[in-house]
Amino acid sequence: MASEDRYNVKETEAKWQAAWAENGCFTAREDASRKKYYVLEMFPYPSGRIHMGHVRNYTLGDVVARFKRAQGFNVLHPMGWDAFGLPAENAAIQRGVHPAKWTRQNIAIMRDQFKPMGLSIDWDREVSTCEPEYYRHEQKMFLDFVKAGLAYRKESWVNWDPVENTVLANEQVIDGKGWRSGAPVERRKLSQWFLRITQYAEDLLSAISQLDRWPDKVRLMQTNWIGRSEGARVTFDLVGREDGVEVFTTRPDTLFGASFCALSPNHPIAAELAQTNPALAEFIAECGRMGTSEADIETAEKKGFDTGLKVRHPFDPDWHLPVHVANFVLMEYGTGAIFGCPAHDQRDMDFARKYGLSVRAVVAPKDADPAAFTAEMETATDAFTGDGIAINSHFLDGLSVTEAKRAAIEKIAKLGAGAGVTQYRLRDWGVSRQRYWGCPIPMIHCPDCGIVPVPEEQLPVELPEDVSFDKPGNPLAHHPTWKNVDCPQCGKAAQRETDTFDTFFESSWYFARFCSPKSETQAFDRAAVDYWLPVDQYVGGVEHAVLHLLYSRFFTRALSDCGYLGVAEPFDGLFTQGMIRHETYKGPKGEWLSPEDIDKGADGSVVRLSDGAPVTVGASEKMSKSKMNTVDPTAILDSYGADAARLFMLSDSPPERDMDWTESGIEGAWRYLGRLWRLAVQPSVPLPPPGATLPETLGPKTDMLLRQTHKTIAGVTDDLEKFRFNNAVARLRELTNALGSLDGTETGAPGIYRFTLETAAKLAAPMVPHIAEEIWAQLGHTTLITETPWPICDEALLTDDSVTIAVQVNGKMRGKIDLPRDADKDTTEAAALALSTVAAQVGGKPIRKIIIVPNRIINVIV
Ligand code: ANZ
Ligand code: ZN
Repeated sequence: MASEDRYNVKETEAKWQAAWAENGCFTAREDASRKKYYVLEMFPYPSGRIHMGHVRNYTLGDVVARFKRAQGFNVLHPMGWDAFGLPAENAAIQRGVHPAKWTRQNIAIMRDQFKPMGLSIDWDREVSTCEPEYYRHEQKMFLDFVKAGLAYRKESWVNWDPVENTVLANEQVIDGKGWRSGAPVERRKLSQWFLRITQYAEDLLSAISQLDRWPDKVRLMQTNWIGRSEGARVTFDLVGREDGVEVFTTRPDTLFGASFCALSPNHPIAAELAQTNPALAEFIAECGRMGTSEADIETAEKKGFDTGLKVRHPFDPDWHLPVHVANFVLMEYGTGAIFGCPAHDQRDMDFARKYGLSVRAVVAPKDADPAAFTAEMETATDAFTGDGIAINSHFLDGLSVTEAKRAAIEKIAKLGAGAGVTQYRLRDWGVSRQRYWGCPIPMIHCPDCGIVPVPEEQLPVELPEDVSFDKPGNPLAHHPTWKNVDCPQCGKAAQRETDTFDTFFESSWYFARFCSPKSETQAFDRAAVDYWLPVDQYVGGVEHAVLHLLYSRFFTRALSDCGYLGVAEPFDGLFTQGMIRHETYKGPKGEWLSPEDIDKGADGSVVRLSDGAPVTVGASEKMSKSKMNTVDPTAILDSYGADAARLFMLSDSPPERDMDWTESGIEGAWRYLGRLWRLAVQPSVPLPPPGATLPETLGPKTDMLLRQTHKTIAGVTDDLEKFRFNNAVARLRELTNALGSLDGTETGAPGIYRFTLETAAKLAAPMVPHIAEEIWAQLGHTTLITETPWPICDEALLTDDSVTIAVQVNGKMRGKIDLPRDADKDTTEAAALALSTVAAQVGGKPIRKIIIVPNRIINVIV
């Protein structure tokens, strides 16, 4: 190989990428004799362009994959496409391009954009979720879920986006409006398919404690999402009726403070009353126009409607309470009804003050006087929600909150009015979407037989390609023929389900599909999933902390219960990376300017490139098209190469934090690579051939460098294990700086130079793989560094060989000496007495005693 002093990035990177592909370096095969390591980054949506967030995500995963491979693991590192979803349909509507075509084109473009990054991916395992080879298995899974009772159909209230003509998930409703359309969301009742994730609520929750390689914040978010509450269900009998109002409460200890009951606007009793009460019907309709997410309900003004009904208090049948319909009571949680205790719940307090309902304290702070506290609360506007002692509560008086809860539940049970229960906030997952670009739900509606599953031998139910997007709504429903089929049971004319699955369905099992991506007859080859799962390291954005990760955890359990898999948890380790930010720029009229359109002078001035107009530099913010502060990865890869982009991403800040992309940063990384390269092509000493043994005798500097190299091996290894990639880069820089200033005349310099540079290349290889290969080749190797084992440090060389010893005369510091570690008594004394400062103090006086603390202090007493 020619040793040029200019490193040709483009040629070199392409050359090594070709070499890796040719040698099948990243092809993964099951091998029971080897320990496996499965590295996965969250697979991308094929939007058509990669962004810097992708570059960071895949760089982080790639470092882990390459590092683990060098450590001897059998690594699986695949890539695929989360290819169904709304943007493809929007493109079809706006630009007339078919979603399938648009998606496949985007995949091709993005694959080409990813390839120059030099990722160690097994491209033979690529999957795309929009292809029937993929989604046919999803349809089979769904049929198995139906058989196992894990999927079912029910009528439910949904968020309806009147512009998009589709159901929205709660998360897609922002401030009561559709996340895309911005149109006010309506409530509608539809028959939908649900997956019974709640069956696993307790298991999904309790297993969080074992996910010790997950970020705490994600574990907390999942815990809160599942939302376990201990409480009681209590029935308040309706006066003058046979039935009652069943409520869920977490505070049965406050039952004596009840002042009303409230029903959800969707509660059956409310619906029944509304039939004969137009004002109530109007109130319910008004509630239906309000956002339905918990956040919406939390922030909306509390409103109620007095039904005129009364209920009896469970502890005292003569005590009657009014029944309201209230907008803040969710039908989907608990029983869809509550009892209100204004003194100890702020929402109830607000409600009580608004509608003039009574407020009676039943819990007082420990040291408060019960009578005074009761009086104070009668006019208060802040609820008391703290811990305390039961008051005004008959048989509960004097008990702590915990004790009173237990006693109240006992009493309720004895009266036959209810029981203690555990309630979860987690809801079953509605998976029906009224959309074209998704996996068809394999069901048939027969007028006689009802809902009939598509027979397995008829799978996949393929999406028809000949659809039109001219009408709003679901093109599958408008298709002239596709939905018409014969009922598989009775043979009569029937209709296909035209809904498709929520696209979170596909991403809930793709990680398992990568284990046997070509398996035709089954979703997974059992031996392959048993070998590879769980994913050892998952890397992705924290925006998926709840839904995608929770759905995947649910699927893994459901699939295991249906015999597909043998594990419960999909992701053993999870890492969530920070975002990429960039400075923002505004032109003279306050318009956003792209980083490409500005020019920075050496004096710090910033102007518009085209006309020199002044530019205002704004804060660094998350890269976004709307603020025009994005940087195109393809342009960066083109001008600086993959290694520089990877190095800057890794070195700038800890990977979990947000990082600022700067021109100076990428340039700094690029310059460092140039220095690294020169260490290989212009070594300061003539190097021994590859494979030469280390010199036996070393000078002090070469000895130091050898020790530093071993310390760097230990440090970088530890850093890479712990995702401290920025530290690893810093250590590497220190090592190569030290190598750059090695004194070539010292004993052993040539051998140590080679050893240090080779080690640096091996340590750098997971992060900057192309230049590491090039240095390796430059040093005369004919193998690939990618297939070279990770260096092992010599523990004995991790401690410093020399120590600094403080020298005292009569206990006073007089100087310091550097000595070999564990130097003997005579050497230490001689070195100390030779110091001029010590000689001056001793001044010829007789030495009475010398005290030595080995390797630390020597004290001369005169
Ligand atoms: C009486 C009470 C008294 C309550 C008190 C709280 C404080 P978590 O902890 O989130 O589970 N609640 C029950 N079902 C509801 C629904 N469908 N919609 C809105 N609110 C509902 O919350 C449980 C508490 O939220 C329950 O305990 C109930 O109010 C209310 F001093 O019952 B509580
Ligand atoms: Zn039939």
